[in-house]
Amino acid sequence: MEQDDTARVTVPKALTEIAARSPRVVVLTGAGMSAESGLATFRDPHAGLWERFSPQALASASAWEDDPELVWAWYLWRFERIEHVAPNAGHVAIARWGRGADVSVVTQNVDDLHERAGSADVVHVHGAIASFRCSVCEAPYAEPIDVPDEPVERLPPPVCRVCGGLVRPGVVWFGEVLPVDAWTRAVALVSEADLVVVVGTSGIVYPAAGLPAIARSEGAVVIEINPDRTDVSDMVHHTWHETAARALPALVGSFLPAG
Ligand code: BV8
Repeated sequence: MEQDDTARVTVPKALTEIAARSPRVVVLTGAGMSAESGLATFRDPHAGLWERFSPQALASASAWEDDPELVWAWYLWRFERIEHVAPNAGHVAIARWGRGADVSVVTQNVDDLHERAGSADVVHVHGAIASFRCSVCEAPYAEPIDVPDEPVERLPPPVCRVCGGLVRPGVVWFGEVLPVDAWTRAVALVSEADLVVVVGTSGIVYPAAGLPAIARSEGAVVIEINPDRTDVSDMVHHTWHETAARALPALVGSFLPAG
């Protein structure tokens, strides 16, 4: 778990006031939310075997069609990484906030770090890596997944017990539509929220990148927490250039009594 260094973080007063008076909160997260847990973002150069592939290229239905063994091995590497990291202080702070207010998480991340931190209401608009299913008949695949000791560049995916099709990770690939139930709920949540906190997303991938604008058009206050400017920075009410694991514990700690 991250070393607690919120002591040095000064929370903008306006953010504490807004957060303290907002009964219905949505936290919209991207890859930056899990960066301080040790998971690479989509902007970070991918180390090792896959550094010559852009994540976006590998995370696509066409890549799966062309080379399922390459795509499967990449997702197995990411699945194994996720299993060996822990939620950071930012994930924990959101879960704590959820015990004092109506807080829902809408995430683009395919990891389960929000749930492992204790967040009860998490909507995965881009799926969840561990929900393996058949790429042909969609049957869930619940068998244990063999993860090689060392990452390998190519690995044959398991075979579906129902139809013999190849098993794929439960994520939404570029060029694929988002799960209707998750998307519908995400739009409803940001449309009814008093406050939407956008954490660790570059705001480039659609339709998820359109959620902050929907929230604002429906009357929510929208704040952004990100060390860098993003494609949504121009349309939010406040941007706080800070990291997720430093900003969120300090923000929640500034209005929720310890405990
Ligand atoms: C679709 C799952 C119907 C898989 C993912 C409209 C305009 C233009 C293009 C389109 C459009 N509509 C559709 C498209 C096409 C495409 C798209 O958006 N392309 C983009 C690239 C231009 N969208 C789709 O294909 C979507 N499907 O629309 O279906 C359709 C189909 C075809 C054509 C028309 C319509 C499906 C998109 C979902 C793809 N699957 N993930 C997997 O994970 O492997 S997307 C994946 O990439 C992530 O889920 C995430 O959404 C995205 C990465 O973005 P971020 O999470 O924002 O992360 P990123 O690395 O970019 O940035 C990190 C940020 O964190 C940075 O800002 C950094 O500063 C910050 N940061 C770093 N450290 C920290 C931090 N912040 C805080 N703390 C820190 N410590």
